[in-house]
Amino acid sequence: MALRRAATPLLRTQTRAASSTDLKEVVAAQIPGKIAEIKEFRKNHGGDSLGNVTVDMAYGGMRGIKAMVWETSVLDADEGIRFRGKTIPECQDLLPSAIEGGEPLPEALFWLLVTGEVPTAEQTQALTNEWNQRAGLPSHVAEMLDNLPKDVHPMAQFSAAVTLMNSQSKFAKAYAQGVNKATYWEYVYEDCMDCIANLPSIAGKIFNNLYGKHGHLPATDSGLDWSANYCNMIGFNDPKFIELMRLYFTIHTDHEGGNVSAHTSHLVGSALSDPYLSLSAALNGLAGPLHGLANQEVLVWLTQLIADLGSNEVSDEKLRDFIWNSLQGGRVVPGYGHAVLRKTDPRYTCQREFALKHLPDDKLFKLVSQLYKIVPDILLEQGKAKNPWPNVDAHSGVLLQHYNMTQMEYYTVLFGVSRALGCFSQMIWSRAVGLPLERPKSMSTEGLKKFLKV
Ligand code: AMX
Repeated sequence: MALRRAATPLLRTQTRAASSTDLKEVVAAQIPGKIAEIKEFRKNHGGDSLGNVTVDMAYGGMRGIKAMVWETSVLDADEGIRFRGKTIPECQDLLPSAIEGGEPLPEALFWLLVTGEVPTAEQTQALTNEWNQRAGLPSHVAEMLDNLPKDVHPMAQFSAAVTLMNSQSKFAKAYAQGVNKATYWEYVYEDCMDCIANLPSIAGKIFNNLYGKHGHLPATDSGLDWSANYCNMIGFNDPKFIELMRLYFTIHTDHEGGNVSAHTSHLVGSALSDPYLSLSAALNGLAGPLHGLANQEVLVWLTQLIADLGSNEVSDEKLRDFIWNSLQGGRVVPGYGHAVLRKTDPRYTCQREFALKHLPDDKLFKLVSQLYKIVPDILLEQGKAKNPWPNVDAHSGVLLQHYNMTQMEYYTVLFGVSRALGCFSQMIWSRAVGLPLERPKSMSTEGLKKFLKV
């Protein structure tokens, strides 16, 4: 029966595309079905309510308002992230890796995010090859980075470089030429792929310019995967560090659509700003201390803690005092709490497992583990944070420190390299199904009172 149905032209294309190693061909085959699904769903349920918006939600940062569509991942408050329905441990099991039993390749996760399908090893390799072929940093971007003063924060450098890449935008050119709306996604796809291909070079150049032993940037090596290329560019060739980067670039990709960076890319992209401009806006949001910059903040905080207490081996009592002092000084404990999660972040857990496997005796890791036992009780006792458990950022820095990437102000760049994959996988779909300009209604306090007849 299924075979008989596969004889229609659309299904024939879909069947051929499913085994294709060309990501664009696979997405192209999926798009008509998705457009039809959304059309049908809206026709039958367009008037159904998704829930009430309260005054507290409007003042409280729009928490929990179901008001945007994001296909690539969903965040459950207790369980954590699922990428196209798959948890992090499932992705670690199912996605192709560079070494036997190793960490998943971010290429494979990108394929999963875009298509909803677990790629084969051949499809993953094809994506690696394609990104390597597309790599080639425009000279004006390299020169701009070379000429920036050393005190410009790495995230500002990163965002500026991605903005400048917009000179290469195939979408912007196609739009200016007046191409048909139905084809927007194809140009956006091209830009996303070109941009991803260049992220190791941009991040590598920023690192080498600021801290590198060699000023130059090694060229993309066609024999290396995306993460290994990045590591090679910055001269970090320990195979365990390369595995760590594969894991890092996989788990930071996507966290559904409402977080600051993903939502920003979605909002800016909805104005049909090209993918470079949309991503650089997202990076500026990621650079905030309550969001991605928290991975830098955690290390700054730990460094201060060690300096103040004189050692990284301290009693629980002294740690408690330090944490209470932090809180009483009106500061947050970086790396703890979350706007959605209500349990330990599985991105924290998988990094902890990496540490238990590869660096169980690392002193900073032991301190981070000790804090895991102490901080949640203190936050609960303080009674403010809705989630006392650690998030992804509480753990990433300690792993980087172990492998001698000690430059904490650079850490959010790594988060941004990974987050691009999540933002872009949704952006391709947003243009493919023609999501419109985002324009929620805002109200003044006076308007709210009048509306509620207060
Ligand atoms: N330490 C101290 N206080 C905290 C806290 C923490 N880790 N987390 C939350 N709180 C406080 C809030 O500041 C807020 O205080 P207020 O009433 O005086 O304004 C109160 O608890 C209620 O906040 P919430 O509803 O639990 O959290 P939120 O949704 O407003 O904010 C987050 C979420 C992540 C910004 C917050 O938990 C926080 O500031 N954490 C520390 C910074 C951090 O780790 N950020 C990274 C998050 C993950 C990511 O995006 N990369």
